[in-house]
Amino acid sequence: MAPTLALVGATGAVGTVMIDIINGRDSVPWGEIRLIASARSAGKKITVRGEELTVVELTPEAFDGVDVAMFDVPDEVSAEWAPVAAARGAVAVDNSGAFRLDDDVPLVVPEVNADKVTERPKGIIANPNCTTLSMMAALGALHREFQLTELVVASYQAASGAGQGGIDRLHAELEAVAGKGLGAKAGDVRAALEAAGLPLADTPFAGTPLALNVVPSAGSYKGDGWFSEELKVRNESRKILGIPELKVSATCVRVPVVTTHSLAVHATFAREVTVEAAHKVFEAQPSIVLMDDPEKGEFPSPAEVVGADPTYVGRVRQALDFPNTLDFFVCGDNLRKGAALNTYEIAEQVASTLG
Ligand code: 11C
Repeated sequence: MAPTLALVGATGAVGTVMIDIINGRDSVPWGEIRLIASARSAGKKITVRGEELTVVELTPEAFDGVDVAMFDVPDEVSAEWAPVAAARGAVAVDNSGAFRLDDDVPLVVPEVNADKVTERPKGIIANPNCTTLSMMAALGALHREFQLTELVVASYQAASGAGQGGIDRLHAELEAVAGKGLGAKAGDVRAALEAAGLPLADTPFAGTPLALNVVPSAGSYKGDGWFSEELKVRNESRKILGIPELKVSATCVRVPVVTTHSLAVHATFAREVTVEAAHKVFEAQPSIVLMDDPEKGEFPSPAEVVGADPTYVGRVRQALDFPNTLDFFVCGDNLRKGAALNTYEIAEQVASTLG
């Protein structure tokens, strides 16, 4: 019998993209698809692959008969409910941070470590943070060929990483500052936002304007100068790539982009690497689009690639002063490959292993 798929958090920003992805597939391996959400959203009707489905409330019984349950809910909800789904016989594929570093939970990017989906003693598989994910297809492919040893990255993260509230805030700020000639005097953007009824105390971006600005603070502050997104990049990259000793340093920055995270990557390898060899590796990876002709203005940028599934790679160059080191720029839609798509790809991978 075809397996049953559940989607927990079906009405959220990423859940909506997941449904979009399921609707866009030529074929799916699922028999039943069940939509699950909080009591507030239960009863809502959503059309999935031509069939109108009613969202059911998150209860233990909602997982009865489910083979694979994708979760896109806050960490604390996943921490409570993914084990409930697993106890009822489902494989939980979780897009929260609740289980990513648990030794008994694989952290999977199918292009890099698809084989790990069967190693799931807790019945839970984790999906990485969107910032880490946005560069993993590229790094995984390079690592297989040249053996990654050191990674220094700077991120340029979109507002939608902070959810629908982040998108709404950025749009409201842009509207409030547009056409006013602001940005040449310290504090003028902040004053314009306050005057427009957008107090900085309410922003999800660390009390700092995002319009006409960049904000070097992503996630929550974790001490010793580090923010959570920077530590996730380090810890998750090590786990996904299977290099526990990988040297990683990240600086994560929020930029006034709606959706699609970008990263400037400085990657050092044990083996000799050239731009030509790296191009070949990227061209051979179906989930990567290489856009790398800077002389002709060909490079990826978030506004040009948003809504697409692949990781876009460009500006590949040999670091002038660092041997065996490449610098390059990647863009990936943080709601698609960075969240919904990778989670769904894991779910399909699990379906292919079910007897
Ligand atoms: C951001 N990367 O851009 C975050 C959002 O650990 O899944 C995703 C947080 C996570 O703010």
